[in-house]
Amino acid sequence: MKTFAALSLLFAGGALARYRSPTLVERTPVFVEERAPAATGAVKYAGVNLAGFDFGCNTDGSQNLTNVYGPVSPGPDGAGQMAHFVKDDHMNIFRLPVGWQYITGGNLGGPLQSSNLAKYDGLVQSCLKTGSVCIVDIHNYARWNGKIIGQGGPTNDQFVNLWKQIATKYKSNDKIAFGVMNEPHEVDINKWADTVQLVVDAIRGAGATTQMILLPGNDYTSAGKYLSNGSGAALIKITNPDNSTTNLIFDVHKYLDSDNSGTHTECVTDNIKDAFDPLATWLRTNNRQALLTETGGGNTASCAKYLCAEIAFLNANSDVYLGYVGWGAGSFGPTYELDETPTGSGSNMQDTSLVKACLKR
Ligand SMILES: *[C@@H]1O[C@H](CO)[C@@H](O)[C@H](O)[C@H]1NC(C)=O
Ligand SMILES: *[C@@H]1O[C@H](CO)[C@@H](O)[C@H](O)[C@H]1NC(C)=O
Ligand SMILES: CC(=O)N[C@H]1CO[C@H](CO)[C@@H](O)[C@@H]1O
Repeated sequence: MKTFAALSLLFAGGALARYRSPTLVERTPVFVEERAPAATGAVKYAGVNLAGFDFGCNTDGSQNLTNVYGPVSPGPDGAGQMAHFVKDDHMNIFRLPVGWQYITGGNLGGPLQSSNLAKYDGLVQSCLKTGSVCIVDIHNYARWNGKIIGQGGPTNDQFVNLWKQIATKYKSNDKIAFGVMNEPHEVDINKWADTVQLVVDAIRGAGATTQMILLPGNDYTSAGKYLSNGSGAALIKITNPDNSTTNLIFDVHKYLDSDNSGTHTECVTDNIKDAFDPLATWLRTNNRQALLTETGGGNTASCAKYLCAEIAFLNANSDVYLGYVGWGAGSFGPTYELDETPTGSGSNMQDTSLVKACLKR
């Protein structure tokens, strides 16, 4: 449960703000549990978020479009960052957050706005060029301007229409993954699962029949609450049109600071005992997989210790965890608490200490 909103000043020149509301403290495990590797010993996907087209998005599903600062020319060099992450760090997945308002030009239920889409697609294409998986992430907390999709806010049809257009655009590229929604919270999870089912039907119906679709749960899609708050039980019922669940992947987030907010530079937990271990058991029992699409911490010794332990656990359980995506690079800068944006330019970029210690491979 999120209890308050914290404001983080981001890229120095951009006067940008990102709000992230923290959850309550969960218990802090002290030891990393020893267990036999269940699979290959390495997750399939490792990467980072390239943020910027989501700047101005708030947890109430509004977006102040003056704050959008995409990591594309004339902004930060997102293409160069991804090329660096692939070449120097052996990464192979990038999540590309974008606000619903930005991509539709503020026209709820309307067509994608062509000039904004062209800018965002520039980032998508430079991701695809690296050969990596590229997640299209709609960063709206299951809402538009304060109201929940299919629960008093936008209609399911308006949301389905958005995804129909995105899926039509990217249906022929098998490296695209569809991140249905960033961090739903305070939703009726059963109604939300019905909404997500309609989106899955629309994406598959548009011709994107094989790509990954990420299924986001309640409580800011918290890995620690996926089971206890009913997200898993509701979302496990979602199927493809052929009744299979192939490439329907559970989307989870988890931070390592004292309130799971991802707003502090110090970390206090590796999330294994309270989140990733029980979730792994459930996934294995149900023959399903999850992808951790947001995790991270400050460039500090405590975060290196705990994040490396968290990632080691995912690697040891790579039969059920497909991978991890750090938060965040792109348009963030050194004043941001969770900065993972490399410094330098062109083909000479250097990683932050946390990327170097834990996220690269
Ligand atoms: C949007 O952001 C700009 C720049 O930070 C600010 O001046 C403006 O007041 C904001 N608008 C709203 C409606 O919050
Ligand atoms: C999927 O399951 C439903 C309900 O059990 C059934 O009516 C339908 O025919 C099935 N579709 C396919 C393609 O198997
Ligand atoms: C324990 C817990 O996280 N409960 C939450 C489950 O989801 C509902 C609906 O969003 C919340 O209101 C609860 O706080």
